Amino acid sequence: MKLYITPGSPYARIVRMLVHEKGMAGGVEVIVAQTRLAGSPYYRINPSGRVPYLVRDDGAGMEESALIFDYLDQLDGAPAFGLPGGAQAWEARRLEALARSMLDGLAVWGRELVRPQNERSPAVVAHEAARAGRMTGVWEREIDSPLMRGALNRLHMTLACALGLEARLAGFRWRTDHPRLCAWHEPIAARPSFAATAPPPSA
Ligand SMILES: N[C@@H](CCC(=O)N[C@@H](CS)C(=O)NCC(=O)O)C(=O)O
Repeated sequence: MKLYITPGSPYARIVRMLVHEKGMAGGVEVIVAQTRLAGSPYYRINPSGRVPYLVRDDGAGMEESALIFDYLDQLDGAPAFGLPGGAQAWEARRLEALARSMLDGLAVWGRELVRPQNERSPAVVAHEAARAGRMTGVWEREIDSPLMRGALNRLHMTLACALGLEARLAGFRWRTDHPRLCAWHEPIAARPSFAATAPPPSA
């Protein structure tokens, strides 16, 4: 299988963490794609141009980090990192949607900062910075949920990869005034899968 990524993509990082956690690196070739580039050869592989993108051994391509994550997690017949089911299913999905909502805003913020200086929109940056501030406030409360404890799962990895964008967004200072979020993040940040997938600082 081939997994197309960019080193800075938080969505790709969620999948890369899983590959690391499952010890699947031998079966998944990780390839850096050239995204957001006119005429990129990557568009012939994935016409949407987005990462992560998994090309399976049967040749089929899969988009969307959560889908790729669940697909890879179940390949060995022992899925271990999916969301809880049963009575906890809707609460887990609610929390994951909150984490994705924050992540989506941070990704827009990051995209704005990699544009040439004269093409950046200060209004978009301010809008996303304010959204991120509100969402980290939400997470300082939600982090006490029992679903944010226990065995590592896709929800936890999504939130951790969103918070990990502090390495690329100089203005994303979520640690200030969020002691509970800091305490939650610490053990995940110490995992080899998180360290091994750290994004490079932005240019
Ligand atoms: N919902 C998608 C989002 C993927 C996404 O937006 N990836 C960004 C990188 S962070 C991308 O590929 N951008 C390239 C582009 O917009 O052309 C997922 O969860 O995989």
